[in-house]
Amino acid sequence: MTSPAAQSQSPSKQTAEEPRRHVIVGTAGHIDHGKSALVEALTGTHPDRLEEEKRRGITIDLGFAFLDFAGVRFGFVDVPGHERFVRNMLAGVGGIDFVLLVVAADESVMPQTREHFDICRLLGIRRGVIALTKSDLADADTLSLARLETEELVRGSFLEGAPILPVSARTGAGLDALKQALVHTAESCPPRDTAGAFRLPIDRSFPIKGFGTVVTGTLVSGSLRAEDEAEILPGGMRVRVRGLQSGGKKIELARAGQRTAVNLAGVEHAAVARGMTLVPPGRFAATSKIHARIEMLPGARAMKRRFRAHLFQGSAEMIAVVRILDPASAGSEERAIGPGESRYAELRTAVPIFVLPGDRFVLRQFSPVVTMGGGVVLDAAPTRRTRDAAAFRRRLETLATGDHPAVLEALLEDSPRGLALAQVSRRTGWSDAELRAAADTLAAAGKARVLAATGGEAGMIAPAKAYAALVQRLRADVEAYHRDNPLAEGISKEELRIRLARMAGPAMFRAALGELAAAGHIAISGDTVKRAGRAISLAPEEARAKEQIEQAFAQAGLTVPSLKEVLEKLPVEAARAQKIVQMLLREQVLVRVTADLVFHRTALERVRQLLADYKKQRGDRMSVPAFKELTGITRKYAIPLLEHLDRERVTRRQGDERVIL
Ligand SMILES: Nc1nc2c(ncn2[C@@H]2O[C@H](COP(=O)(O)OP(=O)(O)O)[C@@H](O)[C@H]2O)c(=O)[nH]1
Ligand SMILES: [Mg+2]
Repeated sequence: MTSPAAQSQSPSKQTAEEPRRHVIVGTAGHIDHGKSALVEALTGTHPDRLEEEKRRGITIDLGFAFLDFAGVRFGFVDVPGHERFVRNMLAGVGGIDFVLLVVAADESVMPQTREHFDICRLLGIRRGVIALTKSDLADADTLSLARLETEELVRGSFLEGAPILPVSARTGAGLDALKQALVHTAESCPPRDTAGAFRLPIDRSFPIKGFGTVVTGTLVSGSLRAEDEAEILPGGMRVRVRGLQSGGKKIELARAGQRTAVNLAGVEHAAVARGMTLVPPGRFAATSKIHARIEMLPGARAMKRRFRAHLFQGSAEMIAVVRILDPASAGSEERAIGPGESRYAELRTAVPIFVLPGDRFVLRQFSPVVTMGGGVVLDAAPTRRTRDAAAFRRRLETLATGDHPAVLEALLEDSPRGLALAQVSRRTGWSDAELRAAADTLAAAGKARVLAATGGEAGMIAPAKAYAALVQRLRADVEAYHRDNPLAEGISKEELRIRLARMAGPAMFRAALGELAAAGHIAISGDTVKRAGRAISLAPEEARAKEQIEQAFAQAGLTVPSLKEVLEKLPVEAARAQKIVQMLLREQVLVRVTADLVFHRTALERVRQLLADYKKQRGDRMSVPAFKELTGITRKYAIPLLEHLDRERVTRRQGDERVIL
């Protein structure tokens, strides 16, 4: 495919061999400080690709360019510096490995230098290189002043101690040293997680004639192959990956950390927008409610308990209502969070967004539209709030700072009825291996029971105490049922499940049931649960009643008495008599044809025999009168009996006649 992506992502100096590593570098800095010119000087590609950008000479949207150098493929995301386009800057800087902070030597630190730098800090970017551009326009004094002010800006931050290199895009001075510093920084970046689920925040979507929809973005985790199935969140549209490109070249496999253009089948380009995310199908869900730790910039103004803000995460931007969960002091509505402060907060978004715990975001205020702070997602699917404020706070603290087992334990505390493992991975974004490790740690510590996936059942995890209580209650309930219903075989699974619904979700219930059966404590036949090895023992008068019922039906043959008649003559009361009839039906001594038409097994065997003989002598067709004559039963019984035989596939109705099968 040839695409705008291909045009803007190529051509760079191409090396014959595959790069050892891929990194994404984002530019940051004030407008006109030479970001785009520097990217062009490094890569040979001018990143401004829009007509309007070329005409006005400013960057409006994200631009992309590539450099292969010393075994590293650098993908540059060039961002606009103008304050009106900070939202586009935010969309681009989300997935980067490190920042190239650009400060013009002749102008030094300016407002968007600060704002972009703040945004990088809030997004948790850990590394970077600083370029003092336009060095050809600055004398030594001006240059050293710019250096001092830049050092001052980054003091105490992730950029403290980062190389500060004078360069000129015009003369090429300092570019070699800058490239060396870029390689050095690239080598120090930890590798991305390519094993987990893939995640591609979409920054562009456009159509290509003959190919359909193409979306681009930085693959932030996992890997993606041609023909993979995928889902677009929010919305849940299912799509298929038709083809992949990176840096203008067709690739079979995209790995985390690569700029990626994805040709999608199954979706119109207009249905996909910046801010959506491409993920594996059925694995994740979007949310509109997030629990987070937020942090305000030192220059921000104090905010109330509840305020509206623009939320930026990945390539997404939306309005969110922020509610501070632990205000500075109780009742302090006016100043719930002040400049430089950090609080727990609940964010409700105007439209659904896909985020996972650990994701960083930025908050900008409404007017003036400036960056006020940011934060990190702790829970993307918060369940009910506990009334116990201290416990709630502890839980948020654990989510913010705990290791995986601690986080899983906190999630379980909210879920005494058990949690499907799929649910945990949806909420945490952990890989299957990470999830299993955390679950095993809790199990080994006796804190949780992990119920492995079996057959059609998904695996699940339950708090150990709650699970033990459930198993105990389950056995007790089966016992109690036997005590109260001595003549019944056992309790129905469904009834048992409903009785225990407050203690267990369906999966946890089935797991406990399966485990008790495997341990030989209970026996399950069909829908019925009983104590293992239990046989029904009848009192003498019950045994006599059972005899009597059976005899009555055996003797009656096809001219069966009504059930009521039989039961009235028995030495036990009606309720017990009913149960004895149930037993005979279960044992298949009696066979129920309609609600109150019951035949003895031998009578029905005789009917089958008569029909077989008839077929041999007279052929396989028979009328209802002939059936009555053959069996000697009345019309009242003949029709239900024939219908029963139809169901049993002894006969088949054909018009007014029956075919004997
Ligand atoms: N003299 C000189 N001019 C530069 C240099 N880098 C960029 N410029 C000029 O500064 C202006 C703004 O550059 P641009 O890359 O668009 O800045 P951006 O807004 O940060 O992307 C353009 O006219 C460039 O030609 C440099 O190193 N030296
Ligand atoms: Mg620019």
